[in-house]
Amino acid sequence: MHILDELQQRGLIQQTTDDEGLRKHLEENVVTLYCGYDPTADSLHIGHLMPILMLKRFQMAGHRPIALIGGGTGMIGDPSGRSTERSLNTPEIVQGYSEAIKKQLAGILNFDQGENSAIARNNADWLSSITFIEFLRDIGKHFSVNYMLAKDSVESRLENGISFTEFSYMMLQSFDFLNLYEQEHCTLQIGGSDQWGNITAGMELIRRKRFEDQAEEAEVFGLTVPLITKSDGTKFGKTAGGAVWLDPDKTSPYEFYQFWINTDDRDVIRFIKYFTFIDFEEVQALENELAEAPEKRGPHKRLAEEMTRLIHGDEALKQAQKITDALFSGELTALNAAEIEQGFKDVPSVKIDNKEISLVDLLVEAGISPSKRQAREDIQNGAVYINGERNQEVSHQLTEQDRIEETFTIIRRGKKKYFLIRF
Ligand code: 629
Repeated sequence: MHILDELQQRGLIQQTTDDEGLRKHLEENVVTLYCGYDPTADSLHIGHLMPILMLKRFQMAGHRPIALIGGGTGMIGDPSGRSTERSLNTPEIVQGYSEAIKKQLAGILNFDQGENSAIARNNADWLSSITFIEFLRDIGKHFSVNYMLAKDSVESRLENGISFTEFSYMMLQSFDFLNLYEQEHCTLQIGGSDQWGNITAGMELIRRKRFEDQAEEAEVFGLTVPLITKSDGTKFGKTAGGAVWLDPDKTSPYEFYQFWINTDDRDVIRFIKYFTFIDFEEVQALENELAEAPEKRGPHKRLAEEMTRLIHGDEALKQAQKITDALFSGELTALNAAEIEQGFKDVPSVKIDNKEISLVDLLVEAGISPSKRQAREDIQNGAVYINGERNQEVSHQLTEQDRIEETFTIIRRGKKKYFLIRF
């Protein structure tokens, strides 16, 4: 099956600059393609995932992906899709972010696959050395301000203002496409639909430069992936705790797993098509499963499993599943301290200095029960659980046995209220 048909079938194509031309180009060549990532944080997040996986899909189809780190453009700031000016980061910060992002990309793409190994480039390599005079003469001369003003990213900002810095961004990204075209024979740039203006500007620059050099007509293409929408109208990729990061220190594998497993029934099949490599027949089987037994949440589990394995690996997936099961069944003794830390990140946590504390005092001191009298009542009524096990002993003294790896005790009051006690 043609890669474009496969992508189409999965709903992954928003727009291309020339469907027929690109189809033929992909049939006849090992195509070098690229997608850029600006280092605006110390980690990528799941909003970046679709175009990264898109590079991987092209690679699996025999083409050659370039992951471009925006070490230069990250110093400037893309106005695309944003309503306000960005604040500038220091060069040191941008560099630190670049390195972190490069590592993440390297974990997902295959950099050791012969002819179509993925490559990583950094646009600081050419953007930081070109002089202003050179840039204005060689690149700026090919851009009409009128054309630039008409681009969405600029046009939408005219009312509230845009700095010359951000206004110029599209020229830098265009210069990248030109450089990658000349150095790597890169002929396709992909990105989210917010990148359409920058991608087409780059194609235009390449055509003009080639025309100027009187070389034969350059064949370059652009392709965008759709913006991900959710059926409930909220923004994809955000949780109450903020963005869903790929860095396990920022979003633990358990939280990552939970994010996917909580996908709305109405979205789950679409997300499986977008984000996984599960083939179409199997996707159809999952679709039937959802229709027949939605309460089993088979497709949700499958999506969470595939994504967690892809980003965090098998071990982390197993751990996330273990934590999920333990929290569901209430059997917490199976968990070690690290797992507790992940699973109970969002529950109230209280630090207690005194290790020799009675259960009643603990309940009061941790603010779980409002008074000693209430604490005793709660215990007697069977509403209090230590590490998942009910404890109805009013005179219970906490001992080492009540602490997991000497550090945590989990108290549950009632059906679902959890508290993490740290010693
Ligand atoms: C230099 C920089 C280039 C080509 C691209 C770029 C980055 C681009 C951008 N992209 C977004 C980012 O970096 O800002 N100007 O966060 C982001 N991208 C992935 C997708 C995107 C886009 O990394 O294209 O649409 C998100 O899905 O917003 O030569």
